[in-house]
Amino acid sequence: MDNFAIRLAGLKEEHEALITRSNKKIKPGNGIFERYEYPVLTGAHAPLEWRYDLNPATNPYLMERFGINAAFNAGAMKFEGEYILAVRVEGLDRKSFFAIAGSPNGVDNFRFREFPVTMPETADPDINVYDMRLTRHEDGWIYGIFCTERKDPAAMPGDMSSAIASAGIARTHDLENWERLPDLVSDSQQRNVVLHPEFVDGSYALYTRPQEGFIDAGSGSGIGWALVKDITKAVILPGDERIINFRHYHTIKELKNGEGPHPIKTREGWLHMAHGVRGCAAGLRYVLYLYMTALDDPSRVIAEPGGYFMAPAGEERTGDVSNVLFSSGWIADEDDTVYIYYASSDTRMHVAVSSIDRLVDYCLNTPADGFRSAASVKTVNAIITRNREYLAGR
Ligand code: M1P
Repeated sequence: MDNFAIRLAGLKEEHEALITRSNKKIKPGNGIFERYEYPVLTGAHAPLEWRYDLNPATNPYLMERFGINAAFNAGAMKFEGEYILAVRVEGLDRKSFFAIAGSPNGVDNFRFREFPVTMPETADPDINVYDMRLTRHEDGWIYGIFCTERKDPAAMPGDMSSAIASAGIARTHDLENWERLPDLVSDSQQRNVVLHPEFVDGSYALYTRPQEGFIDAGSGSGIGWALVKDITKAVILPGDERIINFRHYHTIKELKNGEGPHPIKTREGWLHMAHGVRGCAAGLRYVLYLYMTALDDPSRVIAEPGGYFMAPAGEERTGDVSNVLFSSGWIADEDDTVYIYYASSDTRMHVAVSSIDRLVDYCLNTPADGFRSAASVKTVNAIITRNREYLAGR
């Protein structure tokens, strides 16, 4: 074998070993969920055919021609028996695009489809697209709502970073062929927009995250809620969007928050996952939290445990944007298992598992944030006292 063939055989072996590596649950966990040992997707999972020109005549050194920097912030759904992730893949050039990866069991053996998604553009081309949330809506379509970013037309000369974030909307029946609809029109920038799976009062319901700037959420914002009559011309009129999950001083979401994937319907209410952000000397810290809303009104919060549900741990703490956990996908399986897909530090995808029963129990029975140190002490004292009484009475 010549050098090219030897190197190619080595690359293929390494790639296949990575993709087919079996994943192990880390026990005992905290009772609420269990993490898995290995990330489910990384940039290195991208097919060799995307990254290398495999023709020795045009690529004699078998160099990477299109490097993949990261695979993260994926939407998720079960489709034709497969656990599907609509992954934010980021090239070395910093541009993101979407690619579908599927696994037979939800925890390992994720494999990208042959080609990434070719997302149609609107008349105003996207500069960058990312963070797709998938929703199988009761209207029969699968929707992908994502952030589309464009340069701010009002940016001063020399300003190379001011940008405008809006919600891009696309739909499909097969995850291959996508119909792009007009972007959501609203009077503020938007990121983390998520489509509720059911009609509400005959309208499409959106979780929004209005923001004053590209980075800053700005005054008074949080996770918003708006109804839209026609998803093919989605417009939120001024005054038609209201905040349903607020930021709060000295909490895990004091700086900003955003809805994760669409909520899961349970007997006790809609189960939501979101991210909360606070600032500290090390920069921004992104964690995940849960809350629940009423079955008859998905915009009415009925429970919110205090603090975070998941925070970066171990290798999750470091990456391109360190100290970040972000989730835009989870799958509630037929047997009630919930596969929580989360990205760490804008670099890689992981899975944790729980069940609907456990997550609902967590939401309904975890003390709410008391917003003051003294309240925290009161909460922990009450738990200790109950434990003492219980242990003494046994
Ligand atoms: O870098 C952390 C995250 O920052 C943004 O999220 P948010 O708008 O809530 O601050 C997004 O760019 C997200 O993709 C990224 O993971």
